[in-house]
Parts: sequence; structure tokens; C-alpha cells
Amino acid sequence: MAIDAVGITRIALPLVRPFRTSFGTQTVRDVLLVWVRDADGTPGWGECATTSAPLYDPDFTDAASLVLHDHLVPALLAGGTTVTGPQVAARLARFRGHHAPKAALEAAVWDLQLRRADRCLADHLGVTRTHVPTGVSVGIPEGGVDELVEQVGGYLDEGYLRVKVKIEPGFDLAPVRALCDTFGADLRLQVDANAAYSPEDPEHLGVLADLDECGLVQIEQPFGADRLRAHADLADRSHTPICLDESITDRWRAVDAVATGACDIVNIKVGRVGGLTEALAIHDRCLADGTPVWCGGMLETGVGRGVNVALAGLPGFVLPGDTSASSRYFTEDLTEPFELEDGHVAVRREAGASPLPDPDRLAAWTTATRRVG
Ligand code: OSB
Ligand code: MG
Repeated sequence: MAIDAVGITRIALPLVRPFRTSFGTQTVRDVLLVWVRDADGTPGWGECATTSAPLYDPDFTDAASLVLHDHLVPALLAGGTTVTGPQVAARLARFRGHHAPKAALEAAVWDLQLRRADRCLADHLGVTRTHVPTGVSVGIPEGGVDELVEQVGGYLDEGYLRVKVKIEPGFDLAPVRALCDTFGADLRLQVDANAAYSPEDPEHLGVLADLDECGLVQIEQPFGADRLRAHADLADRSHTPICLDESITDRWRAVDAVATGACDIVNIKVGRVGGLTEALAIHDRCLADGTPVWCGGMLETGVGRGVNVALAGLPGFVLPGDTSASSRYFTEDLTEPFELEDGHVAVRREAGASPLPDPDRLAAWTTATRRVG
């Protein structure tokens, strides 16, 4: 399979409601879609899971555009225009970091390769599940606890199987207690701090100790990405399983985090770890040593969601993912929508890694285009 053209399309797709986390608020998804094309015109698309500013992890959209244009795409093509999905990571390996753009380029090549072979990603990965159990990640609402309870009620009515709420110092115990009081013991509830707590702050440690009494399914990334020791110490004194997101940047960090007791559960995001190849490696190791994993999300459009949902079909994904329906994010997705059916999202069985963006909707939300190489 030979790549004939590569490009970057930047979009700004509005979210149905602002998504506030401890690191900031997103109202639109300002992201890149990377496309590749072969000489016959067969396309491949990949979504670059960044935020506009480097607030979640070091990647951000402007940097991703630059590194793709100046470094990643030239290095990919310098290895020869004939390339397959599994070969991409090796060609990009000498570049440090920039995991989300690497993952996007890899996904685009996978998508093209699978389209040419008339094969879907799930079949290629050996996924036998037809549907993946799905949760929903709920931001910190403008209206505080009352609005959160109302939003969560709406998502539970839609059928989501578990709820993850974003917390930060000052918005943690009260919302968790209100949700438990309102929805009772049946609610599968977890929290995500996005690294907002400090292991040096006694008040923060007090809140985490109180949260530990709330019967949460897990607590995600209370401390900074590099604080493996602090997470291990917290795990030692908690009943609540510790899940790491930002800390898990590749397979070796996953190995270290699990081995040192910093992490009971791994959140796998294809973008954060640098691509599908790396995500699969993390999955395989966790499956082998019995560490539960689940599929995280970055508010992806259907282009990124296709990859996530296929990945989440693998056997190590034993907890519901942030693989919500398109309608949870967008009035209208760029692709055909992913829908919630009885708390699950169907694994796509059409050719490619993900559905293609609709040309008219793509044109409507495009803010910039670039040809590369
Ligand atoms: O920490 O999991 C996170 C979105 C953007 C950046 C970081 C995170 C998130 C989410 C959303 O929680 C998950 C989703 O895509 O539904
Ligand atoms: Mg997270």
C-alpha cells in the first residue's frame, strides 16, 4: 500500500455542553484530522486527540500540527511511501513525545490499509464482542451540585452503565455524596481528578480519605502524572482502586505503575500512549497479569471513536469505557453517529478503522487545511 498524499484538516466542532475539568473548560473540539490517500484515491483518516492548550498532557493542537508537518509525516514518507499500520510507530520512534499526533498518523495509515483490504479494525484485532459496555464522563457544571445531579439523572435514563464525574479541590465530596444520596447503591460511580490534588497538601489527603468511604468504583489520577510513588502510597491506605490516566504514557510506564503498586486499573487512550500499537501492547500486558483496563476518551468525533470502540472490544477491557454515544458530545457528529443501545455501543463491522467523515459536515466545521509532504 503506497501513500500518495497526506494532509491535515483542523476542525472546531462545538460540544453540546461545555466540558469543565480541573484543568480547564472545552466548548468546542479544536482538533486535527490527519488523512492519507493512495494513488487510487482510497482515503484513511485519523483523529489527533489533543486539547487547544497543553493542560491535560503536553500535547496541544498547534504543536501537533507543527510536528506532523515538519517532522512526523516527512519521517514516515522518508521510510518509503509503502507502509502499513504496524510499521508506522517504528518510523516515528526516534521523536520524543508528541504521542497524540503520532497516534493520529498511525490511525490514518491503519484506516487506509483496512479499507484497501475491505476489512474492519475489530476483525483485524480479533474482537468477538458485538457491543461494548459504556459509561459517561460528566464535567463540572456551571450550576454546581444540583445541575450535576440533574445531568447524571439524564444520562442514567439514557442507559449509561456507569458515571464518571470530574472533581477538583472544592468540588469533590459534596457532589459525590449528593449523587450517592440521590441514586443509591446501584449507581456505578467513579471520579476523575485530572491530577488536581497534591500529596503534600493535608487537606487534599483528608478529602481523598473521605472519598475512600464513598464506595467508588475507582478514583482516576488524583495526583500529577509523574507522582507514581504518591499514588502507590495512596493505594496502600485506600480501599478504592486507583486508576491512572495521565501517568500511563506508554507500555513501560504501565508496567512500572502496576509493579510499584501505583495503579490498580489502567485507563488506555490511544492518543496519550502514542498509537494503537502501543495501546495493544498495554492491553496485552495487563491482560496477562490480570490488571483491569478500560478505554478512556478525549471527546472524540466518530473518526477517533471508531478506533476506541474497536479497541474496547478486546478481552482485557473489563470495565465500561468513556466510549459514549455521539449525541453525548455533538448535535451532529462528523461521521455516522455512534449510538447507545441498552448501555452499549455497537462495534463497527464496516471496512476501515473508523467511519469516514461526511464531506459536507467536515467542510462546515473545518477551520484550516494543510497538505503535507
Ligand atoms: O481525563 O479522561 C479524561 C476528556 C478530555 C481530556 C481528558 C479526559 C476527558 C474525559 C472525557 O474524561 C471522556 C470522553 O471522551 O467521554
Ligand atoms: Mg482522565
